[in-house]
Amino acid sequence: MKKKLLILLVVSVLVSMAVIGCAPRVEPVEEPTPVEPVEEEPAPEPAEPIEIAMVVKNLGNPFFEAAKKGGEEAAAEVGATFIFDAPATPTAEGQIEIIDALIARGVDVIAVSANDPEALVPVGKKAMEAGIKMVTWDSAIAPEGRQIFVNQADMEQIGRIQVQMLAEMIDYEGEIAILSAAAGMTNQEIWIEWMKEELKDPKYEKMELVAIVYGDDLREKSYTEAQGLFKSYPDLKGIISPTTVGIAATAKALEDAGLSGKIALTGLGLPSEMAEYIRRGTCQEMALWNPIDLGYLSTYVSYLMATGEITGAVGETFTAGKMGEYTVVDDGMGGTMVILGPPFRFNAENIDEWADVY
Ligand code: RAM
Repeated sequence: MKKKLLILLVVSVLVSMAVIGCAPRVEPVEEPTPVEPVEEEPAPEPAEPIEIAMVVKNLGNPFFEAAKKGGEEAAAEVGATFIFDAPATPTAEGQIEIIDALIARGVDVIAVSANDPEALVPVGKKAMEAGIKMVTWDSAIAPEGRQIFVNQADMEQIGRIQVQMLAEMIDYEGEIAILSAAAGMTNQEIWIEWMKEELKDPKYEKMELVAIVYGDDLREKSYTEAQGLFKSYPDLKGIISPTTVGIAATAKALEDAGLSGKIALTGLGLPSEMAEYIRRGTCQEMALWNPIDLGYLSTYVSYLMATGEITGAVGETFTAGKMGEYTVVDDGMGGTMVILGPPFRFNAENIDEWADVY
């Protein structure tokens, strides 16, 4: 019996071994080879947009509001960020404070219409040392404090044309006065020098410049200064106001005093602000350029300076978007500039076309 049991055991062991041996072989699962992480090119950081800061003489001046419009348009076209700022009143100190803050912020380029050419030089230098491009436009910072000037029109022509317009209105005879912006503002000071040059021509010998007063590009002050002129110079025949704020305030003062037509008025005015006075004959003729275009060109130049496409050197040429081709020229002050174009004369014949534009 013991023997039978043993045989049984051996057989069952052999059977089980055979069964195991015939069982389908299970392939060992291959360990997956670890996938080497693919070295991917890091996605390029989206380029920070160029930051352009436009700093103007003071807030609340419609001339600069128009320039801002052009600046915003150009910045949008090139994909830049546009900052617009100014002090409440037109002082160099106020502008220095703003420019200092822009340097700290690290903008790429600052475009300034200066309240004083010299006072802004140190802060302009500071900006350039920090790698910020310095552009000046409308009213220039002295050349040491900036890299390029966007000039609205030939300075000499702007000065001379205003004397020529007034002389025609008063038949080349009588006392005249100038009601300017703030003393020391680059653009008005240079234009006034050219007015004086023009007046040296013998054809103006019967015209006498009796006063230059300053309304600081503030409406109230300009109005009061105009009244002061009427009082101090009862024989006054004409006033030149080479500022959009000054000419509009003087026109109002003339009408309020019942002097429209008695004292002639010319200068540089915004068609939108002066249309009514031109239609009524208080101002027969005035000149200006397009401030929207000036803001556009200044912003475009600022962008090209910031990207390094231009450096501000004489002879460089570039395309400023919709405004076309420009060339950098000598500014005659020791720096370089780009000129927008000639000034335009506005009178009763053409004012309606422009009154709604700027
Ligand atoms: C005023 C400002 C500006 C000047 C114009 C003509 O708005 O003084 O700088 O260009 O007038």
